Amino acid sequence: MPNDTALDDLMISALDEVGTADILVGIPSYRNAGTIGHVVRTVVQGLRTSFQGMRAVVVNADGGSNDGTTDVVREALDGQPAIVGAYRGLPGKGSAFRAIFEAAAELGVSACAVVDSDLRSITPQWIERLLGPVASGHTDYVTPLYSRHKHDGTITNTIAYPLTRALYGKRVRQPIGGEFGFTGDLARAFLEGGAFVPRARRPSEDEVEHPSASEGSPRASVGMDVWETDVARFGIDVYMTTTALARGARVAQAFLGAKIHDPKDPGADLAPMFTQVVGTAFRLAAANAERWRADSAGSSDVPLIGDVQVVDPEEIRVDRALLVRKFREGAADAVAVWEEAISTDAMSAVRSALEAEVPRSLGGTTWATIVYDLLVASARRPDRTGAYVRSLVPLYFGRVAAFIDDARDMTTAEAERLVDEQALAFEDRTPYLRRRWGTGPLPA
Ligand SMILES: Nc1nc2c(ncn2[C@@H]2O[C@H](COP(=O)(O)OP(=O)(O)O)[C@@H](O)[C@H]2O)c(=O)[nH]1
Ligand SMILES: [Mg+2]
Repeated sequence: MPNDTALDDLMISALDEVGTADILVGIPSYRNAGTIGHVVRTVVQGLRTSFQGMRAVVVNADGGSNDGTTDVVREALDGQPAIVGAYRGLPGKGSAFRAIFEAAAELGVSACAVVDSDLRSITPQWIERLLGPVASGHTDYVTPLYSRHKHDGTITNTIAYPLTRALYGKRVRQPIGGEFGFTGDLARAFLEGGAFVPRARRPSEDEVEHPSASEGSPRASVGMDVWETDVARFGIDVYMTTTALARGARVAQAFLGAKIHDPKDPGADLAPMFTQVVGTAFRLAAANAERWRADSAGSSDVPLIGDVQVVDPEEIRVDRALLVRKFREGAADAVAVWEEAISTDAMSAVRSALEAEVPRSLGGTTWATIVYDLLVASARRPDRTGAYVRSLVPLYFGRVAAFIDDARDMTTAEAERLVDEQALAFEDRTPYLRRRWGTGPLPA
């Protein structure tokens, strides 16, 4: 049974007690006792320094940690009004965010920010930059901009950034960064599954509870409960950013310095996160096809909050050999799906990469083509989206290995140019995507 609320009883009674507020900072957590104390203290300090006179609430939505995470939170709050509890629903970061959005709606706040609980490098200024421009009414949605090591953020660099930029036309460098600022209105839109409603057929206010599928596009995921999908897990970030962009929100990027958090090694840790992020991005691309198919090619910058200062990020260790091995091993299972979905030229590049010592032929343009081939296949067969996205995982490993080779002698700043070139390849291939997508309501 789907839950109609993500709030537990503790959170509901805390919300009754607090009543209303102006601004809110949400923190999702699951077993973060070692790091969340610093995050909460910094958030409270940021609220007290930059938002005096506003009624501010901290919301911690926890995944049922048994390591004392919520005790650490309560201690670190230092009297700050707060809602602390365990969310209901599918286990995952997105369900925690759903509880945070509900709290925002209940309290009637005008501006929210969210920050991860494993952050080491957070400062009070992060709160000011994420929340301030929204609280002052200057912008609707703030994404983070960090100095990250060239091998950190591989899902962002290989697919979330280039795909978001190519489809929605905005150079949002960290669309799934984890730290965001947004209006209370957007919090309500996220709750209602806003991005699953094609822009051309956005329902009126009184329809939003039960949006109906638009005519002629039986495959659009309109009306499905997003909280029963990967949006409840790590699909949440791309869901928020895509929703904001597809609704035409004013988006800005806040420079936050270095992001230091619990690192993940792509080959070892990132396959589930990849499938959740990309599966969600593909479903949203299909639901928003009316919008991105009509837009002209190219992209534009979004306003910057703060000055970008070059900081030396902490080194991220990646196991390149493991990536190459997983690319090859994964090919055995995935090749049948690849042959069904990937176009001939891109498929020969994949074969060369499998046969070579180094998967160099998995360059940016080939990668963009592969992603678009699988996006089209998954829009045609939404029931097979899971299989298509899983088949992309070994190719992502191969692509990251190729990137590591290309960037071997580069500084992080130099490697940034490679990321930009790859994003340009995604933009350059949008005519190809549109052609393959076809001209009907959705590809048949
Ligand atoms: N409540 C809850 N929070 C989660 C869950 N998984 C991750 N998070 C939180 O989401 C944030 C980001 O997760 P993390 O694993 O650091 O992802 P990454 O930084 O994107 O690699 C952290 O604050 C986690 O505590 C979950 O299952 N439940
Ligand atoms: Mg993290």
